[in-house]
Amino acid sequence: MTLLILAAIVLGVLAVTRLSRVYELTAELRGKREWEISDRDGRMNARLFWAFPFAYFGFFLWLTLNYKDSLLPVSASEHGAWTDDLLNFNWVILIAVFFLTNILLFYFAGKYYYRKDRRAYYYPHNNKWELGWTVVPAVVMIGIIIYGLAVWNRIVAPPPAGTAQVELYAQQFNWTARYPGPDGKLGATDFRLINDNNPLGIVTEASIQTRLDELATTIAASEKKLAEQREYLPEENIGKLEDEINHLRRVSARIVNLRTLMMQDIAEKGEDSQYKHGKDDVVLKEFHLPVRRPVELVIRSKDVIHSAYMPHLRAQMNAVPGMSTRIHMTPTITTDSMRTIVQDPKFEFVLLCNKICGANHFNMQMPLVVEQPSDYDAWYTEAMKKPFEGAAQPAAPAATTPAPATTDSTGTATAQATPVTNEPKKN
Ligand SMILES: [Cu+2]
Repeated sequence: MTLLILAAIVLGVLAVTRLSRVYELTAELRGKREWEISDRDGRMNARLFWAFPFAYFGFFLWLTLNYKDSLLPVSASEHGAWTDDLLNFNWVILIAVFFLTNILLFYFAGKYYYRKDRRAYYYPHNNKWELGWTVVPAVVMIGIIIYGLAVWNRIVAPPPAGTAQVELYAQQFNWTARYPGPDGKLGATDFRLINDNNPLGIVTEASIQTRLDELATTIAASEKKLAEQREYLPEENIGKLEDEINHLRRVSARIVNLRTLMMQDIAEKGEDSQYKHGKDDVVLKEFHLPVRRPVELVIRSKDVIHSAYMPHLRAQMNAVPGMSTRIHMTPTITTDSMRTIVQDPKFEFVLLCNKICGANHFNMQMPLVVEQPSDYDAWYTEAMKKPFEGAAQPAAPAATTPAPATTDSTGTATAQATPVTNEPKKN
């Protein structure tokens, strides 16, 4: 049906152009010159100029009224209300100017249509008018910019002291959240430590050792393969294998450097070292925030540039590989309240990727739950039971008997011998 309508439109346009050509040719036969405009033509054009704005503004109003419900609902963050006010202020100015200039444009085009008995009045310049239409827009622009900068500075001002941090980690094509443990601080990270058990590359003494062991095993296996098969492997494959081994050795050497740095930092700062904060961090595929409490989001990316976008909270920040970006905000409406506001019992806040980052960009999202502080605290306490390191392994038989505190999967690092959780440190 759509195709038929499209075909009809195309054919209709073609027919009109042909008909107008026929009209031109017959006019020529009647002895009329194509460049001569009759008064009748002029009047017709003038009327069309006056009729057009009605259709034009009518369509504009229809679009506005018809689609106003498709806009985002009321802002669910504190700063979002400020940016919404700023945007609305701009709209009022833009729409007023849009109507005024277009009404004048079509009015004059219609009023001063060509007539044989009328000559154009030569009026090339007027300093007062020039001054007016230069100064008025300039003043309006300056006002918009000052207002905009004031709002921007308010949004990007340093977060209040004691603002909680949550990390959002982007990769093709999903999000991971990391919450600091009871120490309230996110631990250091390094991409070289990323493996199946450490998707965010959290740096701890144990994670460094695990990764070094893992690399040593891989290197040993490759070296064994090389020694056994050197005789009959094609030259090309031998080169590849050697390159691979050298690469892994370089990575190991860098991790050893990292360990030296970490040891120095720990020796200097003790428990305040950033390398001491990672153990109790919690890595989650869930994203919860408490309402009316400021939060700072620390945003990182594993691969390409992504963008953390929370449209309902009017918040967006790029996720750039190799650096941490930050944005802080205070949610003001819980998921439950928003469900009532938009009259949709299934409504969810959502964290989207807003930077086209690859084939599955369209589906790179994570629901965000904004809840009352008491609900959030209960959720957080529950989540804290599975810290990055130090929790009892969730092995089924062990659940019935208390697991020994020192149980751990790696069994390599000295630091692993810490108790199950760091609960006592909670303040
Ligand atoms: Cu993305």
